[in-house]
Parts: sequence; C-alpha cells; structure tokens
Amino acid sequence: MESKFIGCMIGCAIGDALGAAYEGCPFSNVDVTDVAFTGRWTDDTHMMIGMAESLIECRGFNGEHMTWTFIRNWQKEPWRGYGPGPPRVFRLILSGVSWREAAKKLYGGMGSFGNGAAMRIAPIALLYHDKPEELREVAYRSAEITHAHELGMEGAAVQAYAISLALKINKEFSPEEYLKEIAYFTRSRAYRDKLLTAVRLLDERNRRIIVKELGNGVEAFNSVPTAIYCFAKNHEDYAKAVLYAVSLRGDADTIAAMTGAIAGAHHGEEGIPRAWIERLERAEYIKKLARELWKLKTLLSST
Ligand code: R7I
Ligand code: MG
Ligand code: MG
Repeated sequence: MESKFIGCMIGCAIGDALGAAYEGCPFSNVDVTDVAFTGRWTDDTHMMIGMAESLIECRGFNGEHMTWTFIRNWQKEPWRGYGPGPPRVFRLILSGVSWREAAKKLYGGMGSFGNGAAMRIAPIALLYHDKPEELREVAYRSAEITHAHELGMEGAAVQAYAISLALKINKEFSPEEYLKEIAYFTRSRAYRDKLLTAVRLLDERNRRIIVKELGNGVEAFNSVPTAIYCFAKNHEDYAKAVLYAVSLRGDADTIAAMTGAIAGAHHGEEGIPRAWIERLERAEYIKKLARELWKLKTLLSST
C-alpha cells in the first residue's frame, strides 16, 4: 500500500508535467509522446503538495491550516500556472475576508466549478480511502476553500472516490463496474450521466467522440469524468493511461494529472516508468510526503 500511495502522488505529478506542454491545445488526432517531457509540473501538483503538507502537519484535515498552506505556497511560486480563481480567493483572504467566505464571492456569488479542487485531491483520497462517507465530506470541505460551487465540490469527491477504488483493484477488475460504482457514488446527475456515458464509450476508438461526449475543458464536470474514463479504458498500463489523457488536449495537464493519480494508485511506484520519475521535479520530496501520509494512515487506523 505504501507503494500505491507513492504511485498516486508521483503519478499525478508526472501526468501534470506530461500534459503541461499540451494544455490549451485544440483537439488533434495526432498521438502524443514524452519528447517534450521536462519534468516541470504546474499548479495542479503544487496544490496537491500543499494539501499533503497540511494533512501531515495537522494529522488530518484542518480547513484554515490548509487554506494558509495553499496561500504560502502560491506566494512562493505564483508562476506555476494557477487558474484565475484561487489567486483571487487568496487575495481576498489576505485582505481580511474570512477563509470560509472568500470562495463564495467568485463567479457571481456561486463559487467556482473549475477542476482546481479535484486536481489536487489525491492526498485526501489516500488518507480517507477506506471511509467513503468521510472521504466525501472531507473532499467537499477541502474543495470549498477555493471552489464553493456544488459542481466544483462534487468533482473533488468523485475524483477522490475514483482514486480510493483504484487502490483496491484486484485481478477481476471490470472497467465497466468501476465506472458504474463511481456513478452510483456521486450525488450529482451531471456526473452520473457522464460516467454512464463513459461506460457506453469504453470501446470507442475515435478520440474526437470522447472529447465531444465527455469534454476536455477546465470545468470539473468536463474533465473529472474524462480523466476517470482515461484510466478505465487504459487500466492495464500507467504510461498508456496518462499519454491517452494528454492526447485529448484541452486541459491536458489537469486531465492527465487526475488520470495519473488514479493509475498510479492502482499500479504503485513500480508501475511508473523510472525514466519519468528521474526527470520529475522534486520527486524525492513528493515521495517523502506520500510516505508520511502512509505512516499517518497506519497511525490513525491503529488508534
Ligand atoms: O479551477 P481552477 O483552479 O483552475 C484550474 C485550471 C487547471 O487547468 C490548472 O492546470 C490551471 O491551468 O487552471 O480555477 P478557476 O478559476 O476556479 O476555474 C477555472 C475556470 O473554470 C475559470 O477560469 C472559468 O473559465 C471556469 N469557471 C466558471 N465559468 C463560469 N461560471 C469556473 N467556475 C465558473 C462559473 O461559475
Ligand atoms: Mg496546471
Ligand atoms: Mg490544467
């Protein structure tokens, strides 16, 4: 299980770094390779790291602490390619608005439904993987810090549940049952419909149809089900799953980061090409965080 924790977090960072060169590119049928892979990751991984740091320091979820961890990390490296929302939330909090209220002020008072709360969720998925209802609740609360729209929050819970299931996959894995189980977990019609569409598309070879039906955008509902689909379709191999996710273009770093977290949770560190890990920025630090999360998990389970 420790290897799966490492695989999940490293897998997420590699997906992010592989996809970064393709983020925002329009759809193309041309395959992608790792030639552009510099190992440099973006905000997706930066926020995942902040989430892990806060969980480890507080021995569990603490919203205020996590908020300030996100803010301090962003202040140190604001050039990581953050979406427009989180820095606006951070500036509001720095100007005196409560961390509980700031995110609700965005996007006409509804809060954001961007995929930023889902892309960073891996550490919470790992720490709460064996308690689905607590997982859902903590995912929502972590999302609310920056993404108060219910679809933004739901995206985080759905991605967290997809990771938690991937940790437990055995030999009789059925991609169809996997997608259906996540569809039954979600409380949102929008996600359930997309996940059931994903079941129907498992044998579809035309990537343009996948993008058209599931989406490849920055909205959580146009990227979380897509990322889960990329894993389900390519579950036998980590590299195949993330390169497929990148090949859909659009929000490529984020979709590949989410696919990579799921595939890495399933295959573990050994399932990820070593050459990619060697080139990955701050890989040792990310591994250290994953090991500490694993230690914390065993500690919490024994008390
Ligand atoms: O979700 P967020 O952190 O962005 C993450 C993305 C990833 O692709 C990262 O790799 C990075 O590049 O940024 O940032 P938000 O600003 O909260 O949401 C992202 C986008 O979703 C926004 O810029 C909007 O285009 C869209 N969006 C909305 N549009 C209309 N109405 C989010 N919420 C709304 C909304 O309520
Ligand atoms: Mg990014
Ligand atoms: Mg992105």
